[in-house]
Amino acid sequence: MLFTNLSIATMINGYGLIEKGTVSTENGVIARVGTEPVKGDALDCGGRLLTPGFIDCHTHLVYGGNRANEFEMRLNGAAYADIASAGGGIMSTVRATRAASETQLLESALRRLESLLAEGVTTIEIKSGYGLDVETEMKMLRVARKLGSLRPVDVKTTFLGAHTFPPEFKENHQGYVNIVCNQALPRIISENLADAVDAFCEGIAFSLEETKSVFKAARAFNLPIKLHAEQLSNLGGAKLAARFNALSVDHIEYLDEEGVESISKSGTVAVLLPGAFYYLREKQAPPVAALRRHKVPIAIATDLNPGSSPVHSLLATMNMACVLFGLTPEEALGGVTVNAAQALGLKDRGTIAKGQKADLALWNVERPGDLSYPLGFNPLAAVIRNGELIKGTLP
Ligand code: DI6
Ligand code: FE
Repeated sequence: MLFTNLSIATMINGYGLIEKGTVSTENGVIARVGTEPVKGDALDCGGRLLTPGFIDCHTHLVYGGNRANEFEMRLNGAAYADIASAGGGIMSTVRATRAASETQLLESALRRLESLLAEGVTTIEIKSGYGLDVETEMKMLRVARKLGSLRPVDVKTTFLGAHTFPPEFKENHQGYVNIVCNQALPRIISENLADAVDAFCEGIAFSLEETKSVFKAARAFNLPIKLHAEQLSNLGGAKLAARFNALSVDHIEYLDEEGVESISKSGTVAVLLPGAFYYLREKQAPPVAALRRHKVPIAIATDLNPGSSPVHSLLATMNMACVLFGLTPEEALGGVTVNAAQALGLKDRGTIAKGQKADLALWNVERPGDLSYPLGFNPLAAVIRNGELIKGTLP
C-alpha cells in the first residue's frame, strides 16, 4: 500500500511530525516513510493525520457481571475501600466471573472490545484477576487469547492472580500466595496463557512482601512484571517493581520523588490511568512533574474494569490525562502509542518508521493535538493492521 499527502505523527521525539508525507507498507510492515514524491498509484489522503495504531496497555476487559450498583453506592457516600472490605468491589466481580461460562465472558468482552477498536486500537493488554482460583484465572486468560483470534487486534495477556485475596484465604494469605506462585503460574505457563505477571500492591490487597513473592515466581519463569502501585497510598511498590526491572508501574498517584527516581533507573514505564482517578474522584494526581524531570516514559490506558474505571474509550482517556493530570496532547498521544508499546515490552510498534509493524490509524483531522481536544467525538477514518485495511474506508 502506498499513501501520500499525509500529516504523519511518527511519534519519534514527540510528535515527530512529517507534513505532506508518504508512507508505504510491504508484507505487513512499514517499508518507507518520507516526503519524497511517489511513483506509482498512491492514495491521496488529503492532508489527513496518520498515527501508529493505538495501544491500550492496561485493561481488565474480561469479567462477569457489572457494578453499576456500587457506582450508586459511592455517590450515596460509601467509600471504594469500604465497599471492598464489605465483600463488594473486586469480590463481587469475582463471584460473577466464576459463575460465568467461557462463552458468556467472551460475548460480553467482545462488546466492550468493539468500543476500543472503533477508536483505532490495534493492540490491547488484558489482565486476569477476577477469578482468584486456578480454573477461573485460566478461563479468563483463555477468553482474552480468544478475543485476539476473533477480532483484528493483538492481545497481550497478563496474569493478575494477585489482585486481592479471595474470602477462602482471608485468614491464610500465605496459602493463597502459594496457589498463585506454585499452582496457577506453572499451569498458566505450560499453556502459554500469559505474557506478563501483575499484582495489586495496596492495603486492601497484596502487601509488599506478598508482592515480592509473586515477582520472584514470575522471574523464575522468565515472565516480565507489571504492578498496580501507589494507587490509594504509598507502600513502596514501585521501588520494589524497579528492583525487578518491571515493564511498568501503573496508577502511581501516591508515588514520591524517590520512587520516581528508582523507576527512572530501571527503565520502567509509568502508566497513568485517569479513568480510575476520575471515577473514584481522587484528589492526589500522579507526580507528572517529577516523571518529566526524571525522563520516565509516560503511558496512559483505560484501565477498563467494572469497578474503578468503566471507561471504554482511549480518546476520552487522552482527554482526561490532559485535563486531570496536565499532560500535553503530545504526551497523551505518546502515551497510547510509543510508550504504551514499551509498557508491554513491544519494540515492533508504537512509532511510524521503516521496519515497524504496519499498524496505522488514519484520522479525519489535520493536527495531532486535535485527538486529545474533544470529548465524545471520534474522528477515526480508517485502520490498517499488518498492512491491511481492517476498518473504515480509504480516500
Ligand atoms: N486497581 C484498579 O483500579 C482496578 N484493579 C486494581 O487493582 C479496580 C478493580 C475493581 O474495582 O474491580
Ligand atoms: Fe487496573
